[in-house]
Amino acid sequence: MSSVETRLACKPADYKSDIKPIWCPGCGDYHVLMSFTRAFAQLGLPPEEIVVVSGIGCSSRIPAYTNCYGFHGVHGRSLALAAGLKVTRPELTVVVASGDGDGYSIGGNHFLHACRRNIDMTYVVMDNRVYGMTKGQPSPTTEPDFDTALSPGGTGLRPFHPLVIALASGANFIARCFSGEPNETASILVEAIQHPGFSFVEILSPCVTFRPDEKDWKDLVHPAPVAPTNDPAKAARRIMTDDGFNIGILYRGDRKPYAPAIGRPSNELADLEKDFEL
Ligand SMILES: Cc1ncc(C[n+]2csc(CCOP(=O)(O)OP(=O)(O)O)c2C)c(N)n1
Ligand code: SF4
Repeated sequence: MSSVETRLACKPADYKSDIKPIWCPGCGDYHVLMSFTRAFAQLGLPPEEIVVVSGIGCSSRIPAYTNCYGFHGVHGRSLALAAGLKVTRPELTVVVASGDGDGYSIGGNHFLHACRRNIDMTYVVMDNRVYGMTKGQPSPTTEPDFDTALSPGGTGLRPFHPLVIALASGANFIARCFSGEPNETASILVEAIQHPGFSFVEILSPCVTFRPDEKDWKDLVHPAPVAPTNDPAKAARRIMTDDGFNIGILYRGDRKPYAPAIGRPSNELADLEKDFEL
């Protein structure tokens, strides 16, 4: 089937795998999955032209639940995998899925350099301000007074500010979404995927098990009161002074993506052996 014929036929269900998600009932990540499949259908891309790459965490399970190509990688290393893939197979649409632990703790250094490199891919971080998979430890975006048996009295640490860091490091598109608004999130994902260069989308996605307080996010989120800007200074002021619940596209840059001409990799065993010859 040609891309054009596929485009006419695409429905969100065409991008779902037959693996049933094992997230807790009510987890925000269910809606993120819905946004992914809606965005892919709107883009009309054949599933075999999309790759969803992830690290480790509840959020990082998402590649298994789509029928696109997927790579469930190593904790914190999704961006490194995705960068290698995109430079060798530039014709593929690469979407990277992460959590705030995976993406900002162990993967923090990769985040900075992925923004700086500006390779054409979309990085989605499902931020629930906690390590969900490993049972509720504080993450870099957790509030300093998050007081639990695992962090008695809270960490007392200032949270990491992913959007500001992405802007300062060179990301070319920056947006914030809320998982409970899957249609709006899907539209923003479509724009993020279509925008050249490194697009960063933070999705506030409640962990209902370890952060039941995050159910209140549905009352706190609101559309960003300003239109997207391509001026980094304006975007910086806007992002640094917002309340963390502004939803929308906050920055659309015009940096040229990094796309080195390195040619197709060879799958021939003899070529690989030659590379490792002493
Ligand atoms: C190298 C390594 N270190 C630690 C872990 C344990 N680990 C698995 S998931 C995770 C954190 C997940 O948190 P987050 O990325 O916020 O995802 P969530 O589960 O909340 O979606 C950790 C520390 C691991 N799997 N590998
Ligand atoms: S532990 Fe939290 S993040 Fe993980 S599946 Fe359950 S609700 Fe979702």
